[in-house]
Amino acid sequence: MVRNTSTSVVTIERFIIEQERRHAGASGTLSGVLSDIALAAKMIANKVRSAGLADVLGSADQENVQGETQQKLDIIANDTIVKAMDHGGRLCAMASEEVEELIPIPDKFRTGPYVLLFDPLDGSSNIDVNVPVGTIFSLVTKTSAGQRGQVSDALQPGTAQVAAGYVIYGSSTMLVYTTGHGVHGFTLDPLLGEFLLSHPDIKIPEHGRYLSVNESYEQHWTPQVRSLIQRYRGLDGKRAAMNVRYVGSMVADFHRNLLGGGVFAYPANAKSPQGKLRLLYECNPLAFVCEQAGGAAIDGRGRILEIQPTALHQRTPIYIGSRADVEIARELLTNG
Ligand code: P6P
Repeated sequence: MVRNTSTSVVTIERFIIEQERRHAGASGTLSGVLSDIALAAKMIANKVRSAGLADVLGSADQENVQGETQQKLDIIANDTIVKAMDHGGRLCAMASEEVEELIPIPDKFRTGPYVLLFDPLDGSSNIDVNVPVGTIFSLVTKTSAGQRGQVSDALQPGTAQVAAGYVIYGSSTMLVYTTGHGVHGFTLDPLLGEFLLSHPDIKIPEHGRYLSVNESYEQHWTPQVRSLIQRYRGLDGKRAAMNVRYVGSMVADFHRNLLGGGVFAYPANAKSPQGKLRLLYECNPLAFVCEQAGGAAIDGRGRILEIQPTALHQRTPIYIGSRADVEIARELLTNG
């Protein structure tokens, strides 16, 4: 018997509108932002897909606020998002990993109620070797008075997010997002130029198969972190060994663990006492997606989403993925 595997063809725009209709008071502004993000993602996908041909590989010989050499595609992705988002009248400000200060909406454009925080091209050091990279985004609602966004509007805990997600430019281009009503994945059909619903209502397995951690930092970890990684690898005999998979591109590692189950860990270490990954536009959005998919995300003690930010580019340790595996981290890192 042939199993009916056909699914209706649902574009992301149609899905967003259908989700909006479920909320009587919805104005359509959030739907508009999400559709604009999907457009920016298609534009970036085009650039990433042809990177080797368009001579945009290699460094732009500039450094970003993180002190990291910016790749040309970093800059292109950043500018693509800003130009796609700044005139829709839905945002009051933006914050980007690639830009030190808050990005205002130009005076010539109307503003709106949302702040967009994003990492335009995460994992960009992998670009030249064709390893998957990604875009990560987070949306919060303006809290300050006046039309123009302030830094304080961006410095809200992850629990204040109204939407979050990521795009992974891998063997296919996928956009995965949540508005607090489950996690949904869309795959770009390059011939249609449309994101089509391919992964409705994603749930992360309770127990993970994969461990994603950069073990080259082992000598810089605390004894508690070393014990945790030993546990995950089955070396203390208390659980089966997890398969180590580490791409070095957070979106790629997170996405595999979201679908297959696993934990991504980037502990604080002697070299990076606050961890490496940024709270506002990497950890918060992925933590929102992960929790909505039934997983968990902590900084070693408490929920990532409950951290009160104090700076746009602040970093945090992170343990994110399957709930049972993250719970092991919480136990071992708080009880030592
Ligand atoms: P490391 C990429 O530069 C990134 O910000 C994340 O995408 C990735 O998970 C992490 O850094 C990799 O860092 O120190 O293991 O190379």
